[in-house]
Amino acid sequence: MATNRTFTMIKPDAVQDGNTGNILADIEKAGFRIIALKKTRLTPERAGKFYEVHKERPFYNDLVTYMSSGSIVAAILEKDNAVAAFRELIGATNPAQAAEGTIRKKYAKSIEANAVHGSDSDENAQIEGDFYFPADEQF
Ligand code: RTP
Ligand code: MG
Repeated sequence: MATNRTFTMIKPDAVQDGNTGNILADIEKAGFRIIALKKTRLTPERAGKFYEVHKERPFYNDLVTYMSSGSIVAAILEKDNAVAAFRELIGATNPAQAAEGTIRKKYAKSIEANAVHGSDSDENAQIEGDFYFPADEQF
């Protein structure tokens, strides 16, 4: 069953480039409501924990280094069918393959520095949102 929430991070490349506001505007224009929002920075240990599901993948160590290299902006978002709708809004992992008008097409630099994260399932959206936000910070 689809829930109505997903979780996103604006990644270090996009925050560094000054695209936080543009990306949040695109997200709200697409009909998502912001349920929780914070700017923070992951330690390598916390980035490693967040991406634990990928620890056997060849890109895991680079990803952890990259995601702890600068500030990120974390958010919980709400919309009907949020997980799938948000992945459509952000586009393919590799910006070279992302559709015109998607957030990754507009703001990503590479398959790694690809501007935003989007949860891949309702279950992971819940886990990832709770990783950053206690219940009394989710509205
Ligand atoms: P995300 O989790 O960030 O929303 O991205 P995704 O589902 O589209 O991609 P996923 O397979 O979950 O990979 C997580 C992140 O790892 C980096 N990556 N690097 N060098 C590479 O080949 C490679 N492949 C993936 C990207 O930052 C990707 O978003
Ligand atoms: Mg993923």
